[in-house]
Amino acid sequence: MSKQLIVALSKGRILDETLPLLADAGIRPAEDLGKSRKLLFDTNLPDVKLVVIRATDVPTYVQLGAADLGVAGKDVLLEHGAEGLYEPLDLNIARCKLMTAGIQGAEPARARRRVATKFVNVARRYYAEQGIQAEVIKLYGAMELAPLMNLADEIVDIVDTGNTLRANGMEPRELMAHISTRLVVNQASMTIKHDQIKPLLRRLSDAVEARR
Ligand code: PRT
Ligand code: MG
Repeated sequence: MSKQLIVALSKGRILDETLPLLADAGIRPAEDLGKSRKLLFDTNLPDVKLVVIRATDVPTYVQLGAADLGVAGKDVLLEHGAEGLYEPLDLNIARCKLMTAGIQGAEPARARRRVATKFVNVARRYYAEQGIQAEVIKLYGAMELAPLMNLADEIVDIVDTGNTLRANGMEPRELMAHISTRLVVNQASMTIKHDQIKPLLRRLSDAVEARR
């Protein structure tokens, strides 16, 4: 008898790119995720179930073993910490950059820089490594507004095209990390359910490779 494998998916834009990749790997939800209010789904594979949750909750589910596997942005993993997680596969989707940004043309002058972000851990680490004194201010969204409202001198945020920054009179400054979506695995599950996880990893990595 094979055990259940629970895969935690990040909802939002990562989900939109994850479902076609799962389909390429032969994993299909038993019903349309978009049309349902359910959070737990059967798939075509009898031992695989999907849960669809907030992106920031995925590392927690997998770390604590409520899910065996997870799909999460590297930004979220960097911020959350990866204790108890294996990260065996870069899914190469939802690619973007984590950057600092500020008002166009403005000098990041003051001795103690005020930095608004939802990535407070990543930001504190980054500015410390740069030897820059920073006061990190936690926000939950609309980071681009903070410098305009004089809440902060700089932000740390996800940048793709840069259009959002430009539309708000801001410019990208330093590249902090290249981001893509990763597959993570609970470390105990990897041992206990190795016979089930190994072939799943193989199918996913083949699907990723086929797209390169
Ligand atoms: O809404 P909630 O707070 O739950 O989360 P969220 O809005 O951050 O989630 P969602 O669905 O947007 O997905 C976020 C994840 O997708 C991130 O953790 C990244 O791993 C990945 N990703 C890839 C992105 C982007 N590209 C992206 N462009 N996440 C966010 N953006 C946003 C960015 O925050 C900024 O507002 O898009 C804007 C920048 O895009 P450009 O093209 O204007 O530069
Ligand atoms: Mg959003």
